[in-house]
Amino acid sequence: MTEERKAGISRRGLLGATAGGAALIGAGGARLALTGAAAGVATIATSSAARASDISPGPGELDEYYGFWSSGQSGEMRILGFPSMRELMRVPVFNRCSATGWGQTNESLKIMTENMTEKTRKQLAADGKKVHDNGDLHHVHMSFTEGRYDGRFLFMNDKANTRVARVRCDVMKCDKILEIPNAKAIHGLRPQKWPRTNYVFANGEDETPMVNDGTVLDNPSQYVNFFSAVNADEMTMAWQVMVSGNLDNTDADYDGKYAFSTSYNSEMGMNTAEMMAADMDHVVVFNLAEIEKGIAAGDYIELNGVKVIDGRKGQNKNYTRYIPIPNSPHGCNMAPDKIHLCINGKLSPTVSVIDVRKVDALFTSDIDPRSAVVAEPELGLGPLHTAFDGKGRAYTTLFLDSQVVVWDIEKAVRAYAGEAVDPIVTKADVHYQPGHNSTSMGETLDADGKWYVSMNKFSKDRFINVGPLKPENEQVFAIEGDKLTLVHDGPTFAEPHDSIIVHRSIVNPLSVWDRNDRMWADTRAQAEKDGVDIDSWADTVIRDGNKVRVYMSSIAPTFSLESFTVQEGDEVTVIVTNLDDIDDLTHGFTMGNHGAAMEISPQATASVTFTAANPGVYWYYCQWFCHALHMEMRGRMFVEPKA
Ligand code: CUK
Ligand code: CUA
Repeated sequence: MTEERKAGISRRGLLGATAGGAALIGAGGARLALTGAAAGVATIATSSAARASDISPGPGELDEYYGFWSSGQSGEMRILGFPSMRELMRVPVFNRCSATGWGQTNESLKIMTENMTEKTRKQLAADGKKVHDNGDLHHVHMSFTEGRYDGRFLFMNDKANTRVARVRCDVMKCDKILEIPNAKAIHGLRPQKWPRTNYVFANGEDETPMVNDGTVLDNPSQYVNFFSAVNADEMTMAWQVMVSGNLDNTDADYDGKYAFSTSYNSEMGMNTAEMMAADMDHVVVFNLAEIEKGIAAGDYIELNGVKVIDGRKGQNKNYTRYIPIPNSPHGCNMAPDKIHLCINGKLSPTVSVIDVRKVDALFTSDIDPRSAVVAEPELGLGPLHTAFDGKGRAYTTLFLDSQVVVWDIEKAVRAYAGEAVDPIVTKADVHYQPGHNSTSMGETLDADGKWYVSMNKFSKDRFINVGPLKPENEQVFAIEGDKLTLVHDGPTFAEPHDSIIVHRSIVNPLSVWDRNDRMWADTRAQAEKDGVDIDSWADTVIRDGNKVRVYMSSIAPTFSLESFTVQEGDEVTVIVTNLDDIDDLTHGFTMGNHGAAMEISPQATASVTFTAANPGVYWYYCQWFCHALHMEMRGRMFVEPKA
């Protein structure tokens, strides 16, 4: 194996002469190879195979990048090896996970419920639920230090239930979920890039009355939207800004001065026609220093415990500015040149380029806000999102044209100034209808311009038919000079919106938990009260009224308790510590016919609570295949009938 192969997947082979032609044929080539016998077809098949091996690492070879993927309405985060696109892990966040017990273990329930609004508590109680078990996770972004990924945390939104979550990169588990008060439908989300991620910015997409208590209903003139800054270290609300129009996507600059949010509904329309009515919508500029000053000076109202600044149009304050943008803009992408912010026009075939150095003047003079726009290239139909290669080029998805357009930012600026230059470098077809795209390290100062992924909303004819519901399709291209070479075409389940591609040198998760991890701090405190040492072999059953706590340990292939006894109607909490201290030796605990199951990774503690409603004998078992005697890793719960 060459050093280059060991270091990751080689791009050299696939960009060679043989692979290039095959790449353009794509999946069609493979299909032809199965059905056709012509010599030309055979050549294509050979090349296709060579191409696949170039991005599929052999045994022992690792991907060069982590891909952190959103999953939309599946509510989880996914970890892919990139560029092979092998799905490595699913990290449950806003969803209920059968495998890991997320949404059921006491440790996960604490995270899911501790920062919930009173309204949500009431809603859940009314439905007889503990937590929302759905989410709509669109945007995953890593924490930054000075414009570079720092490998600490990943942040993500939930549009469905208005939440922001954080995943720890050391164990790749969610550790905080914060429901955002006042706002509705958190959509765009980005961490502050400079000097570090002190704030996570989050857009509320849906308009509602400022005080949404039923006194105002169908009176949109009284609706507002909220831009939220979350304290990233504490995962608490820092402040909010009330804005005019709704909010869609957001991004932050590389100077720590501004955040920007697109609005497709400056009209405050309540139906499609009304929302599309104006030719110009806007991007809102948030002046972070001025907002912090305003908060310090007491220029806010307190709404449901959050300090809210009024940044609506016409306030004549220095909190916000509104830059008119054609037409229902969507994506908001800051270039790694630290200068150019790309606002994707969606219904306009243009991307509006804002020079962030010209934004200061909008706050210090009465200058036309459009003066910050330094380019507006016409790129094609349906521009949604833009990614960057760190070499001055931008890659914009064209939803309606089913293409990616590669263009030169500097040339676009010159063309806008009147020079006769064409900023468009090339266009490549994608299949079909791309939403987001990503480049390797592309949203950071380390943008390396090596890989491009197109996240397509429709797969149509790309795969064998699986029924009326089709997968999405994602395509990976190698970037070399002016050329994009397709190297992967593969399905994904509902529905990744966005992704980031992070060099593996930045991410260094543990293989075995630290016994003192805070994830089970409450459980540890309870064990101490119960006089049980959960760091060593525990086989104790504690009765506390009708609550029973069952402390167990696991070492492959046994649980410390081969049986335990409770009474009919008891509330039973089973606490399992996996004492195995070995890479990849995860156990599980499933209580048969009680709907209770959880994962316990090496050196972890997890607990699950259920009611023993029916007398009888019930088997529990380890559901994570761990040993030749995995099937034997089981025991009995005896539920004695009520006297
Ligand atoms: S949004 Cu989905 S394609 Cu939620 Cu980032 Cu643009
Ligand atoms: Cu322990 Cu399977």
